[in-house]
Amino acid sequence: MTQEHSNKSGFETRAIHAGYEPDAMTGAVIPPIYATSTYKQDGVGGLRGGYEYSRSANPTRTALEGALAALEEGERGFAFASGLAAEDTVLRALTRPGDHVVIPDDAYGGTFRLVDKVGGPWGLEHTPAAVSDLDAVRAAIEPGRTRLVWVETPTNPLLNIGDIEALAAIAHDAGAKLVVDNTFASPYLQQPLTLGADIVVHSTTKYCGGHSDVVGGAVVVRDLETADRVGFHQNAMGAVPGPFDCFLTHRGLKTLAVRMDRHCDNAEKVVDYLLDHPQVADVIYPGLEQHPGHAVATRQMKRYGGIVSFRVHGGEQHALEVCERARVFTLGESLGGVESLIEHPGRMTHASVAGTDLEVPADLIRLSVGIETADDLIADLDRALGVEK
Ligand code: P1T
Repeated sequence: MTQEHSNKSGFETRAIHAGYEPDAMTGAVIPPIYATSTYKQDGVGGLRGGYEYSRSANPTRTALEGALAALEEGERGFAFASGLAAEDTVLRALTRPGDHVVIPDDAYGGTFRLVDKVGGPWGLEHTPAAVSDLDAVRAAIEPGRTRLVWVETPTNPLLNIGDIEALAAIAHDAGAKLVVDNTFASPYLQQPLTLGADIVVHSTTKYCGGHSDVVGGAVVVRDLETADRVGFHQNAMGAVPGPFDCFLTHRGLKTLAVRMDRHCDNAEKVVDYLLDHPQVADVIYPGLEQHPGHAVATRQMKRYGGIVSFRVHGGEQHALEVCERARVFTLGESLGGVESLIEHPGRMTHASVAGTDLEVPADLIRLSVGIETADDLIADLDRALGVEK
């Protein structure tokens, strides 16, 4: 399917066809796993299809990158060995020592660690701001120094919502670019580039891959100049995924739409259940009318996603017990796979923000609601919460 045709097609069609035409020689319907590091040249510099060396480009990766660009409606997509490799490449492609970035005050712990502990010593400064508070983001910008306004929406794990259109305007007024980490929504629920963002990053480990069997990352950009810079750094820094990883991620993307709808269906049922539970102090889900970001989420997202966070009575100890008692929900880091996961952000995914402004509540539990039978998920939570309703 050509790029031109793919952009006119529906999301599900693009997810299945964009980035790859059945192989010219064999007709293979699925991109082969090109397990090759290098390519025969027809005379010095005589590259077939532009392929020279697999850090620079590999056909299995090219297919995935085409699909990612088509799904995010971007100019170009780039695949990486992990979400953090994608983020690192964006940071180093678009900032220099002495520059400044604004990050969410409840960012994924690994993103904070990258910006603070790796970017800091390298000379990058940052200011955390609430993505839901436009004035706070505006105030955090240092005119002339801020190169990137970096947001997650929904944020991990507190599910705060940033207004992408408004944030893009604020970033652009200050001469900065807006980067949206679209991992939680996935391109099926939200397409930040169409709302004015300049760059989308993903941990494709999550919903894009969708089966908890591959770690990967992606960057999709809307303009050619940024594409050239990210593309140069992708090759120069070299944090690329291997062809088997690309194959798995691409296979996952094909079913993204159907999986996301089921994730959302099940999350809504889990939310309904938790709202009524006497041991639950607070349920955080952007689909709830009382969620402060509900109106913005309704405007910019197709549905509200598969992640549900909640706080329990009984403090950290009870939260840890609930996590450990669950059986259908597997206790583990990560999210976005077909199987349900439960975790304690304070001790697990967000341990790296302990003691900082980004610290998360100790009684918080995060669920990645999978696509199992909803009744089984609810029965499991009932058992894990431990007290008869
Ligand atoms: O793990 P990796 O593929 O490198 O992606 C990092 C990352 C980036 N952005 C967001 C919003 C993320 O949630 C992650 C990874 N998050 C987890 C592993 C987690 O359990 O939250």
